[in-house]
Amino acid sequence: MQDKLKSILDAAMGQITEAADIEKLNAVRVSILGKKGELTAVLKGMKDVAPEDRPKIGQMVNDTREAIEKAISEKMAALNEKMLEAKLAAETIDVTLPAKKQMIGHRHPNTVALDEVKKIFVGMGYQVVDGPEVEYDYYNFEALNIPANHPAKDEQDTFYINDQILLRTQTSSVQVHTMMEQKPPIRVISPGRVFRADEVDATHSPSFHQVEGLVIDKNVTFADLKGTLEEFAKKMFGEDTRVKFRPHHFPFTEPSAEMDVSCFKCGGKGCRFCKGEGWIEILGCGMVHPHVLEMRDIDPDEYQGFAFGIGLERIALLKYEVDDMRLFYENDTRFLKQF
Ligand code: 2U9
Repeated sequence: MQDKLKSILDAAMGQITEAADIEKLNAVRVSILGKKGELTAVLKGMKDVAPEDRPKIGQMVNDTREAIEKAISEKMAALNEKMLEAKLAAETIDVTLPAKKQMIGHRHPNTVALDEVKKIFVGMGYQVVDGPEVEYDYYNFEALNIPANHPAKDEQDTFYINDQILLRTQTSSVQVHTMMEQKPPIRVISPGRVFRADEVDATHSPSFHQVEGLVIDKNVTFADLKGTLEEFAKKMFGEDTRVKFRPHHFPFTEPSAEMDVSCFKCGGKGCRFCKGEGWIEILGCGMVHPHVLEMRDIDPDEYQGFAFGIGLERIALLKYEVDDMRLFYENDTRFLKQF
């Protein structure tokens, strides 16, 4: 019996040492200490041992069992530790690796230019207003003295949703809404996106942005318009900037003009940038047409106004010396992040 226990113990120790993982170790436990295990079989055979030998043999069986259980639990602890070590090694984080670069966005050149325009006019006491991009024909044309069949409608041909609804061709409709909601004095700018059925080229897009302005008050004259827009030009393009007004025609203003600024590259001498002209066209403007005021029940003998329209992309192209407007819409960050 003693030999049998010794051989069970030796075999068990060998198998425990060899068990490479927890599963195998459990299999060893079952094969020795389980219900049908070798040592369990010995225990079951105790009834055949002579009663006087039972305490001694019993003691030996228990010692063997304890030795095997101890070896198994020690091996189990060692295997668990090994597993943890392997897991930690596999999940190691190298804190010295450089962090992932976060791309930080920034304002589009149009937005940069618009913020500057806004700052200048807000500084002069103007309120910034906005309105819908989808408009009634009435607010986009009729209320601005452009009746049906007026040739100006052709120039601003646009995208119609139906007979009466269109994508606005100018933000002037916003000022019309303002005139319906507020009583004079009115001093607003309305920046926003507009749409025209234009072919795409370096200076045209079917969708672009404008900033329009409207002032209505008592005793407003063309001198106020000139002073305001000259001040704007100096703030936007530099204090040395000079301005020049050329007569023009718009249906919604009378008289109307276009304003040029002295070239901020050559100071007016003429260069490649201003195509040898010394002047650069910047905006359109004029005194609000009396009929536009009358349609809003404003008496033109009591109140007058001036208005202006600036193409935002045009300003941004000039200011940042970009020669193709399409670059503004392509969303190539290599281009956009330069501004
Ligand atoms: C009301 C009355 C008058 C707005 C004006 C212009 C002149 C103008 C162009 C500039 C470049 C459009 O983006 S552009 O192509 N705009 O020249 N706009 S006066 O006049 C108004 C507006 C609203 C009630």
